[in-house]
Amino acid sequence: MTKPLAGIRIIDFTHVQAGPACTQLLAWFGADVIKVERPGAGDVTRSQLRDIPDVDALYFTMLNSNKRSITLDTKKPDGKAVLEKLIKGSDVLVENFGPGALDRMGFTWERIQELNPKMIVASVKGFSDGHHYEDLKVYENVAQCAGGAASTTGWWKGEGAGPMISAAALGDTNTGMHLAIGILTAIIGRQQTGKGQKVACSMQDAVLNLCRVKMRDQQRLEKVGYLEEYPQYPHEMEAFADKVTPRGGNAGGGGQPGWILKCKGWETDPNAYIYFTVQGHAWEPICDALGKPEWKTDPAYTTAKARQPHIDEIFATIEDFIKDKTKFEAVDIFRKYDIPCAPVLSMYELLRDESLRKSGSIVEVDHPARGKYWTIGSPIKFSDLKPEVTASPLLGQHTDEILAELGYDGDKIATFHAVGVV
Ligand code: CAO
Repeated sequence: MTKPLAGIRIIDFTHVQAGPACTQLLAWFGADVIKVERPGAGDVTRSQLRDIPDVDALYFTMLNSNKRSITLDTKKPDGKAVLEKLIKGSDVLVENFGPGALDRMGFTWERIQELNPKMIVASVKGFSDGHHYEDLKVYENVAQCAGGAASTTGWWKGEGAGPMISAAALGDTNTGMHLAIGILTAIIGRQQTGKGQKVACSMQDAVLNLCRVKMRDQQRLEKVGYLEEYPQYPHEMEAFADKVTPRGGNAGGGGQPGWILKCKGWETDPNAYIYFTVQGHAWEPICDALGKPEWKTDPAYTTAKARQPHIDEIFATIEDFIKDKTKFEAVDIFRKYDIPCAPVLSMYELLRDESLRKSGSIVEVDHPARGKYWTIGSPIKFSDLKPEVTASPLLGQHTDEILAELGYDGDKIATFHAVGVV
């Protein structure tokens, strides 16, 4: 089966997570992704948080599958010449260096266009071009703070109150996914114009794009003075006094209140919980499931607004109902009533989840140095493409092969090795 992106050659000048996640996705779908790394060192994640001495860390292997690796010192003249050849024969260059690094290397947008007018240059930066913070270097949590996620996540009172970082890579992988959409759009655009273009995605913008409902809430709050679906309403109206969207703990982001509820064993198991959503039109089934038929007709409970002052009591009733049931038993009961809910799943459980393994969302890969390991496969499923995840490349594994493809002979390749260009 020909993969849809076969024939697209990508220079993968990325490191850490945001850029590699983007190019890995494109490699799964068939692009020839050539990872360009500094000789001797490579992507810093190769050696970060290692679980096996001297073997590429999972941090690297889980973000760089299906790629080829060439080592190249792009600050040396010969290295620059090799990169120029690569640029002439490629479709896309993806990079996520600190601001200005590519220009300092001599590969400005103008220079790249001279070399290959069809080239698409895709970048991740912390902030967008022209932003008053454009010079800042940025990692995941910095982006979560700058993009609105941290100020709207977490607890608004009590111990642990304050801005909170999500474990999900909203700044890194999320930005990489946005960039992948930008690259594919530019490829389609090039089919119409014959020209490449610059594609940029800032981590702040990518986080903000996921905080759309919080920006919605900010504007509602400024207009109405309170947010009726937040846990603070109506008991703690002072939380809305400064007209700044407050943190909502585990509340749902839409018009359906929800919360994380304790199940059997929560005292000792940190993940013995379910998320339960009080979906408006599932109210009657919820009453049936809980054995509370009287709530179906009591005007204090029949609408979402009427229920909000009783929401703590409703959640307490559900918790009482599930206190002798495991999270899986609780979900098995509620699913019969079509109630949106799920168990809180730990990484231990997800790694062993048979459904995820069957669908290819969790896959086992054989690596030449580390042996077998598990990684997360494509979250996007197709009817005519089954992305196959292969091992990440060893540092410089394909250097000679790629140099030969570019037309260098054995002697020249040996010289490059001898003088440390590769
Ligand atoms: N040969 C020679 N030099 C190379 C090279 C190669 N193959 N590959 C990279 N380099 C050089 C670059 O030219 C640059 O040198 P100068 O700064 O002297 O011009 C340097 O290596 C890389 O610099 P950097 O700023 O990218 O690296 P850093 O470790 O200081 O910062 C990071 C890391 C992530 C903070 C920064 O790259 C950044 O802000 N990136 C943009 C945002 C981003 O993607 N962040 C998310 C990372 S995932 O958490």
